[in-house]
Amino acid sequence: PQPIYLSDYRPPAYRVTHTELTFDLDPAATRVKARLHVERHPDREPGAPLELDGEQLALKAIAIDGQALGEDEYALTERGLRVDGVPERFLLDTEVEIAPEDNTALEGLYRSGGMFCTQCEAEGFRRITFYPDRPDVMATFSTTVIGDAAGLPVLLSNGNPVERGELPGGRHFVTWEDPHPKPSYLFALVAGDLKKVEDRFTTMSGREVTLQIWVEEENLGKTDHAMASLKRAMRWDEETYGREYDLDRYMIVAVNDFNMGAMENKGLNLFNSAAVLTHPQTATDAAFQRVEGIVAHEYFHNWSGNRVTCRDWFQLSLKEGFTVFRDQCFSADTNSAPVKRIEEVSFFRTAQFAEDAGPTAHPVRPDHYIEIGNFYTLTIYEKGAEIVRMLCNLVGWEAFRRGADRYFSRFDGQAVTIEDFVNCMAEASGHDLSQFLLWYSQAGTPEIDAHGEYDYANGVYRLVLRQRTPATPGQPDKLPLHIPLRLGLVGTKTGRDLPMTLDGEDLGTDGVIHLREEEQEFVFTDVAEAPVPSLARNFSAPVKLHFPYSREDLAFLLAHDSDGFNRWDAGQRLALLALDDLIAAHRNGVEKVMDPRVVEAFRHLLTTEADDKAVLAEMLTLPSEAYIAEQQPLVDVDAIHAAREFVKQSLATALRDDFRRLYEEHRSEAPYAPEPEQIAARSLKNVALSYLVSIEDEEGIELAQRQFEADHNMTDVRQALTLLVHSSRGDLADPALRAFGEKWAHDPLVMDQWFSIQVTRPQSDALDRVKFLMDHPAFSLTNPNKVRALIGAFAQNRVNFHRLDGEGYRLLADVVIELNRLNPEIAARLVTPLTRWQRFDETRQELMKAELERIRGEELSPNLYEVIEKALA
Ligand code: DPP
Ligand code: ZN
Repeated sequence: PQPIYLSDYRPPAYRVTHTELTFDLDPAATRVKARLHVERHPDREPGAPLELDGEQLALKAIAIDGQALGEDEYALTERGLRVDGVPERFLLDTEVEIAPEDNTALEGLYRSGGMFCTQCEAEGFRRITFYPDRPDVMATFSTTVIGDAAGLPVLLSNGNPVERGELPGGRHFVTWEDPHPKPSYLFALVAGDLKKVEDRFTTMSGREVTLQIWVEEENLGKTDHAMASLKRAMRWDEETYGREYDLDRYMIVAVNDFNMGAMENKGLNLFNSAAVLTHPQTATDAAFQRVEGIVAHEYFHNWSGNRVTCRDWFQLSLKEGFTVFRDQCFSADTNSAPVKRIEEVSFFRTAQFAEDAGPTAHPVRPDHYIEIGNFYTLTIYEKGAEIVRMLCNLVGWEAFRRGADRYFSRFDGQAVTIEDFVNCMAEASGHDLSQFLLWYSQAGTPEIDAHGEYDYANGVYRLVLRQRTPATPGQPDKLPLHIPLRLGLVGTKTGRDLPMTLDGEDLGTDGVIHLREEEQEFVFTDVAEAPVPSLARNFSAPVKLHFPYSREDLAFLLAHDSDGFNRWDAGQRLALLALDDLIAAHRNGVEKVMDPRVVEAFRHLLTTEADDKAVLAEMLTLPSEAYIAEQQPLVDVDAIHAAREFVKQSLATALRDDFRRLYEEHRSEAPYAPEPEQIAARSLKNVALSYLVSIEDEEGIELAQRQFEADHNMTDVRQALTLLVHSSRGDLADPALRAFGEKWAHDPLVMDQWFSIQVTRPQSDALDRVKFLMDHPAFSLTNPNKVRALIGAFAQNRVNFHRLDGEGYRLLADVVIELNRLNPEIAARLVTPLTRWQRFDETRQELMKAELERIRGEELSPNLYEVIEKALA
């Protein structure tokens, strides 16, 4: 497979202004007729051949302006169809046959259970019909869907239904019209025996919109939260960005077999059922919040993605980074904002930092790719969102909003680039953003080494910052970035933020400094007392910041920082320092001793009235093993696990009564609601429970058992079951596990959780459980959710996946090899943990590389080929 380069971009030779499709649905042989209204692109020379993308299509007929083409008048290539000597403007008719039931890749038209559905982003439409399948070709669509009236009573596509009727042979049809020009990746079709839940929304200009969520009958009781979230998101986008919805109906369909989380097809979103269905008995608080975020994300795409789309797939972050930023702000507005930020950042620093430091590191705007499906990454999405967030902070919200207005109105109905977006922000704010643009082209996580000094005699604080971005594949040398850092100087006497004056300018008590050079000194004057700096508040830039904080400094910030995020971060840094010592002790075989300063800091947290309980729950949570691993030069999975368990048990032993009290204080019999206050209470209670169970005395175990049996809601049940199953008293958990598995055998989303809980246990039988569960009737390799819940979750089980006998790696590679044939996109994602081999000791490196080599020996899909070649480069 050959890479595609951004620098080779050219506008399409021909564009399509209107597309008429007719689907005659059949699982084995669906017929797709397409009539394309084609015209030469004004910027391209006349006489170019017409080249259409098409894969796995059996061509049955082709005509131009009603004249059938003979076999010598067109050419079928590996990638599609080519016709020479076409007119300037013409009608192209084709008919193809496809087999949805054989489509296990879940791209294009496929079957999920008894229904037909589509996934076209990024390049799935070419598996439906011959087409210029690229985002800069935008057409209005008219789609007729024909299906069996009994088996497929519901026939949906984008836009509005304009005609329906009966056909001979028990068949029926519906015709849909989408008046908004759109690229093919936003096309969608759904047919099945579905039921709907309906609601209404009145837009700010008074238009009535019908909202529908379509599900299989048994899921009718699980749509309330998604519907409420949708309405909140619609209102939020009106109030925050002045954007309203533009069709008469907005449909969401829940699909069980889905590669991604969800898809923003115009007027007809398709959702992985895990990203839309919730019920207090089946979904955790985290799942409720995820659903809210994804529903909002897909809705926000209607403007940032659909009305204004990407010129080419190198610009993917144009729509994804901006839309993630939008959904993050929405979630922050509807929940505890600092907790949202803490969750985002701890995930980001664990997973995106790892990606940016590994062999598949790429810029937020890549300059080449082999398979675009491999670029739906944390870098494009989450780092892209961090860049937009920096932009917003740089220019200020008002200018950012003006820039967004400019962007939406200037480019409405167009396919544009990242520069177009950034230029709108520059114009609206008057800022020079040219250095800032480097964030889009340089891969790797910038690191800042900072140190500071307080001059008592003159009341001056000098802060020196030095930045460097490590080399990444294909990018050995990096330029200095423009990094905005929000900071405060916290006075050590008063515990308050001190007023800051920088170069005579008043920065207030919480301000932004701009690092643009490789090294820069910032001199703050009139600093009344010795400060501890609180740097990169609220994670103001996606960087690794090193400052030589003492443990006393960190304990001080943990108690006094006015920035909730940095208070939490100080606690994490403090715990990490203690963990470092313990990891070293474990490796050297010396006795582990708990740092009393950490115990005291936790005691302080537990005994002081918290202003935000949700933040407190985060503060009481130790950094994950994956995050600790990210901080180590070389990952020692066993030492990390042992050190973290030791800290947890030491805290539990020392502070048992406090945890016990916390647990009791936050128990509640109130009916479940996914509301911030309740969620915060449950988090606190469940964090406390995890400490109490960690020492495995009768009391803790019994509390967990009672919580499981009380069966109040899934958040509590899942936590209790997980703690029991993950304890070394796992035998106690077996009856609970069995009862749970039987009770929920009919519910695939709950069974996913049942799988994950078992295969993430630290005990050494985890791998055998995976093998055993792969034969469970509820498991299926063709369902991405199941693969993620069982195999993906096991690969996160650090001590067992990284077993020294290599069995964990072998199991993953076996599954990847099978999925390479069934579902290349999922295969290429699942293999990720093996690609991080450089981070481990030599023995494990060899074992991991051997499995990558074994995979390389297969006949690989382009997806897996690209990832494996990078991993072994
Ligand atoms: N465009 C889709 C999304 O991010 C891809 N899954 O919402
Ligand atoms: Zn998206």
